[in-house]
Amino acid sequence: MKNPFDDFYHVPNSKELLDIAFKRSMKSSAQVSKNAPILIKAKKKESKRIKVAIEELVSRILKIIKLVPIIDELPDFYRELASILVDIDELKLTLGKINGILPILNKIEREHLSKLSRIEAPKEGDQIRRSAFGRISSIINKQNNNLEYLNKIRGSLREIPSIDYTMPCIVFAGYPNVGKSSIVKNISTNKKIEVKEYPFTTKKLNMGHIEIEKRFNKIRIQCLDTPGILDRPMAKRNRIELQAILALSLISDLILFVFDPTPASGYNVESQIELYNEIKYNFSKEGQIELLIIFNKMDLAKETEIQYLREKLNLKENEYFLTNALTGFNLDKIVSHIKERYRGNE
Ligand SMILES: Nc1nc2c(ncn2[C@@H]2O[C@H](COP(=O)(O)OP(=O)(O)OP(=O)(O)O)[C@@H](O)[C@H]2O)c(=O)[nH]1
Ligand SMILES: [Mg+2]
Repeated sequence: MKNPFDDFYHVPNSKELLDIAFKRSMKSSAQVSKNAPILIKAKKKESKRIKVAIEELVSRILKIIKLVPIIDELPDFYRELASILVDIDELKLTLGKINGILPILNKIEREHLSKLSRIEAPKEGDQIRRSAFGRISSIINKQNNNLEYLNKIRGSLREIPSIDYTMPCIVFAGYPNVGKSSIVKNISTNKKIEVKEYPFTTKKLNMGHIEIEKRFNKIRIQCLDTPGILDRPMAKRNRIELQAILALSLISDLILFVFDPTPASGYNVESQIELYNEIKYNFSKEGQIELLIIFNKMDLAKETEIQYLREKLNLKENEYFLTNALTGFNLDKIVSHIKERYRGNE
């Protein structure tokens, strides 16, 4: 499904909201007969201005509130991911505070319209409208932090990839800096993935696709590049790592675990093995989810480093892929394996 936060558009700040509302208000014109007395004209003109300003603000605020999907009603992956990326309680509280100003705006309108109905000189109308605008500005300005907060979280929520629940999803995981993004970038359609020489480059889930033909139809295998995960207690994992864990637990139906057998990533193989074991026991769901092993950076790896890792993991010759993500060497073997797996027996 489409990322439910795709329609969470720009949220105006208080200044933008007020500018729009007051501009519309001052352009409005009241319907009043030309021959009406000046006092009546003033009352009608200023009432209309107050009404238009409030109406504009109320409708814009309702629109802002509606832009934010109801998190509790989202499918589990989006709901859980949203709660990793943002503090849902804070989000609810913020929406509540913004919603809370609607009755206050209506009250300001009622009070000022009633004052306007009692004016005795046209210039009082202008004063009352100004006082209404002053109250409105102060109410809206007090919401500026809340509006800006919505705009801030909007950025990270909109970066959640769209997942097609009806199509397979393979997830690349491993320690930071081992070459996960390099591999996904090479084998999938997503060429925009960032690759850097330092750890924790990937801070969000990146989606790419591999197209395969199945019984004359094209199907798209979803390839998810995840942030690097460290081998440490769950409670210590940060928001970046938790996104990867969530993808493994909720949407993967094939996990590709990437090792760097060399010291190049900056992390030792023992820690990588610990993480591998954790993922194997916790996420491959008693063998139901296939777990493939990749030894990357084969151009840098010494024979002894590869042997060491093989022995530690107790792997036979054909039980792991040895790759070079820089040149793409052997990545075709991974793609063939994936294609074969999902094409099945035609
Ligand atoms: N020599 C060599 N370098 C590689 C290989 N694969 C990746 N690299 C380099 O390793 C560094 C990290 O690569 P990334 O693809 O960003 O690694 P990552 O696992 O996605 O890292 P995080 O997003 O930080 O977890 C980059 O400088 C890559 O160019 C490889 O097979 N050989
Ligand atoms: Mg990466």
